[in-house]
Amino acid sequence: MFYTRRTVFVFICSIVFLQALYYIITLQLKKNQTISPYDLTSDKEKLSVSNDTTLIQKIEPSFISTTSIQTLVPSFIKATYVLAINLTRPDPVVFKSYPVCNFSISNNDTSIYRVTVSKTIHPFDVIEKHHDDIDWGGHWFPKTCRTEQRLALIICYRNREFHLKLFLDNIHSFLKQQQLDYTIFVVNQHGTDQFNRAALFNVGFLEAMKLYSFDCFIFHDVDLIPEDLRNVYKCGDRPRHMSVAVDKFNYKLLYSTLFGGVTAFSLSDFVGANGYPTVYWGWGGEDDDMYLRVSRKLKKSITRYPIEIARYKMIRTYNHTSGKANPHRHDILYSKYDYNRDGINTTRYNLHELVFYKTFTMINVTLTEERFEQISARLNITKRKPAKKIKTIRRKA
Ligand code: NGS
Repeated sequence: MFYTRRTVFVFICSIVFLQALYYIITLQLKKNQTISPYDLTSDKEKLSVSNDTTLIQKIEPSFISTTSIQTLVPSFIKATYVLAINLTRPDPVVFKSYPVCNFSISNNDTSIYRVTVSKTIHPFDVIEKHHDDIDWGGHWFPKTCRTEQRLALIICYRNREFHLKLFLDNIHSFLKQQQLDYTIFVVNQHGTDQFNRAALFNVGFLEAMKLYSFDCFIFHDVDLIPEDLRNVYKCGDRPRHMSVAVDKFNYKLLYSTLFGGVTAFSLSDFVGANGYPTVYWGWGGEDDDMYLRVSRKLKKSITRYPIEIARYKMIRTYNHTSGKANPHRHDILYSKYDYNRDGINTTRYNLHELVFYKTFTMINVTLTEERFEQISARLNITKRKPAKKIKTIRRKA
């Protein structure tokens, strides 16, 4: 009897031990998964494969949870998620016969296009109820017409849950009204290294391309909410600066080459510019660098919708302060470094989680800050003589 009990006890202990070991090993493997640099040629090949519409299929979520689990950082309380899914695509056979979606701007009474921005912060479960017609991962497409583009809306993020909730609640209604096939990606920078807005955009691009054959990318600050439906979230043959008129700046463009806030790129333009730079740690400069990439590398000029259309409300409350200004931003920006040496081809990150929440896909990553000495050696940058007067704008919270 005693021996039988002891055997059962030893048996249970070994199972618990083995399970714990398995859990620790899988967690470690996941943490150490380093993404290799992006190879433009091979990815172009991959793109043509993923464009094959015969691959389209729908896979049901394997696991649904209504509570947060410890390994998810940040944990979005009351947000439901699945850990594995293929983004549902419109059925190519059925949709071929549908008319092209055409969100037309015909009415002379422009006031009908003005959006009423909701300013109430709801818990995630309520936001999900507001948008119960979207697919996992924050994906939606019109069901009665055929879209010509597949939009990945990519948000850089760290610790701004109030802003995210307001943004999501508003943007889903906005994009649905424009009849777009879209998916929302939130790229969270885990850890305490300086925030790198531009590198997070590249991460969003790289991870999005693994999931769906996107051909239009909109890179978005989480605190900007569009106010006019005529500001259509589509990509054209030139990169577009979308956030021209922001309420905080009295709906005026701050300076003519401003390219921050919200930008739109076709797949070929984004790849042609080698994406965003990865060398701007902290506040400032990365958007100006992207502007220079468009003109110098892509040899294009940017485009903008008219100022009365490209209007945004900036969410300013909830104690957010922008990160520390990058003291090296001017040195990098004006160095005329070779854009082939930095961009999507040098974007490195540790991917912790890819989580398909109901209203967005979260890509949780750690970026490792590169010291300015390393950056300047890698990009062959020599320090500039201090300029007499540099006009920059420093945004307050
Ligand atoms: C410029 C910054 C940009 C920034 C813009 C507007 O001075 O990165 O101000 O900032 N360029 C440099 O610092 C080189 S805002 O007021 O919107 O935060 O986007």
